[in-house]
Amino acid sequence: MEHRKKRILVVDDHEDNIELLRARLEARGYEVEGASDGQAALDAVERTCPDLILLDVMMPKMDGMEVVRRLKAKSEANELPFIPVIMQTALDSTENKVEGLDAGADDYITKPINFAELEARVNSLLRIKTLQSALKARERELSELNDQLKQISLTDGLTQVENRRSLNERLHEMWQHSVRLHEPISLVMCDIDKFKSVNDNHGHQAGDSVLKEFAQLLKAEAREIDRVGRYGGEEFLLILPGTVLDAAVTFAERLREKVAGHTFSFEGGTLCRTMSCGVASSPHPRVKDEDSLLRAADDALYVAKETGRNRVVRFDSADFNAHTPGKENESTDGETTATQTGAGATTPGSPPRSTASTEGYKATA
Ligand code: GH3
Ligand code: MG
Ligand code: MG
Repeated sequence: MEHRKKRILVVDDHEDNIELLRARLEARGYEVEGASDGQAALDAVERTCPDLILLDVMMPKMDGMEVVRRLKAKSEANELPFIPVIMQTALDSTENKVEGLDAGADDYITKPINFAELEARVNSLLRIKTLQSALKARERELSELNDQLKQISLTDGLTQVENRRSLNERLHEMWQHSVRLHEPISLVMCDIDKFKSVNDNHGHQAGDSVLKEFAQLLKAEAREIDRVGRYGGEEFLLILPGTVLDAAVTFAERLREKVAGHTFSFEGGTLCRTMSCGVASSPHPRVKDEDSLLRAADDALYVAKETGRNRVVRFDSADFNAHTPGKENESTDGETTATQTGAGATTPGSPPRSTASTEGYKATA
């Protein structure tokens, strides 16, 4: 609760009226500032932001109606907080009151002023202002909480990168964007090789540590505009906007090398791991929508696993087709060269490496 004195701005072109009200209001514990014309009133509001304004209607140059209109326009534009305005009018005419209220005044009082009545109106409006401020603060709090909740709902709890829901939302947006602007887009689906054995050999907590470190490794390599997230278990997806297939494969290969050369630490030891990647891009004759793009990256990852792990396989490459039954003749990009890269890359059509089942890591725990 604030305990400072409430500030009241008294606007009147007659100095003695200001002084009369000042004496009365100050005696009641208010802090009073005076302004003798409309412009001076607006300036005072900018300077001191009073809690309430007592505004004379009839003033030379800018009258009270104009002042209140300007103040309320600023409040509506959130340039000023809510400042209650009581119009003081000498005319006890209904039109005058209606005009004042229409202009945005919150209340009015007729001259000569009955001070008890004025005080009651001032108090009632200040109460409303206090409630209004509390409401605004609560609104702000709720909106911040809402933002935090949204952030949590889109973040993977363990690794703190985006979760699958967020990735799907981003992919949807980025896909639409790429279609609209005829820009390429690529996906790199990464899966840690033989991750289950990390848990089996070192415990689930060690597995968790590796996942966290792995996520940070990917994030460190990605550009600002790329999205990096955990698609599930030990599978991570990178969305690379504005990136063609060749560049995405080169990037994935760099990532693969980085991971293969990295030593992961966990409480009680260190270990090395490799990963496999499937890469797919649009435009591509067989990629019609965001779902088929995802499937393409996933299929390529599957082939990377099938053909020995610790490698990058691009969708629709010769190797891909050789290892994807029924897809060989569907290739339309004329791909003929092997695009598998990485340790033990096979030649097109060669059988999956017999070493595929060996554990591709050295535990040094
Ligand atoms: P592959 O090379 O074929 O990908 O083999 P893999 O062992 O990595 O794959 P598999 O799908 O057989 O096993 C994945 C393991 O990942 C099994 C699961 O217990 C583990 N895993 C998934 N999520 C988490 C997690 O949040 N923390 C830990 N510690 N392990 C997880
Ligand atoms: Mg795995
Ligand atoms: Mg997996």
